[in-house]
Amino acid sequence: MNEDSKLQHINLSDDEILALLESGSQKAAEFQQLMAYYHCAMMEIETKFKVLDHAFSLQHDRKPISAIKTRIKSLKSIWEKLQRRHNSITLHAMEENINDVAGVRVVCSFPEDVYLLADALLSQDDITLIEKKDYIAAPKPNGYRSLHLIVAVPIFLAHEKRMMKVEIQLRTIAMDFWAELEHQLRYKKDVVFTEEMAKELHDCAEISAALDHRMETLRRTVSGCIT
Ligand code: 0O2
Repeated sequence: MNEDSKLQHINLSDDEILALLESGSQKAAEFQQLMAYYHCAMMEIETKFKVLDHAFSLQHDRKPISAIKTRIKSLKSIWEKLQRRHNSITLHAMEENINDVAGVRVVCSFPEDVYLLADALLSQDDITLIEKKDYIAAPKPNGYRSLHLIVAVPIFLAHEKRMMKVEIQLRTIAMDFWAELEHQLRYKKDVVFTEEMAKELHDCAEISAALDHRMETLRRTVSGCIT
């Protein structure tokens, strides 16, 4: 098996893939380059949100963003997702089918800030909306809430412009708190997740949504703009 065909093999461990990446094969170089492009796109989006946060704070004397988290999907997760979806294991298939290789999570102060920031980003003329899932308006059955956007953003390289996809998750501090803990609990090894546990988690999500609502109301009262 030559280096390139080994890279296409589905059961490679991260170490094996890494070894191939370091071997200087053509595919490995292409993969590294593509990952660098995703990284650039992720930075572009992160910067756009930082600018929006700053501009908003100048105008309204408060920051709508509490934190921004970024991540590039691990090689193992990309491989697993391609396998799950029965996609071919190629860079082309990854670019076409995996929308969350680059991910930006924007943790907002209040629910209104989620939509304000999403609208502000989407109104920028270099951003193309590919997909929108509003799990705040329609939460997942387990109680998960967030606004998900898949966008394409241009990155400007030495001699070309490339459109790259980025997944953006916008949520409040309360939604983030719930999602982080739910993720930790769900992926605990050797624990069978019972219906009662799922119900308890769902109840916690409802409580955090109610908290968001109360804080939002309080914010409006404080700023004297109840509509
Ligand atoms: P990771 O490690 O966070 O990236 P798709 O991504 O489009 O193939 P799907 O399920 O249609 O698959 O996408 P969706 O619903 O937009 O959700 C994708 C991401 O949202 C997940 O990424 C999680 O980050 C987050 N998410 C969705 N549902 C839940 C949930 O119930 N709980 C928590 N904690 N997070 C959730 P990944 O790929 O699972 O993982």
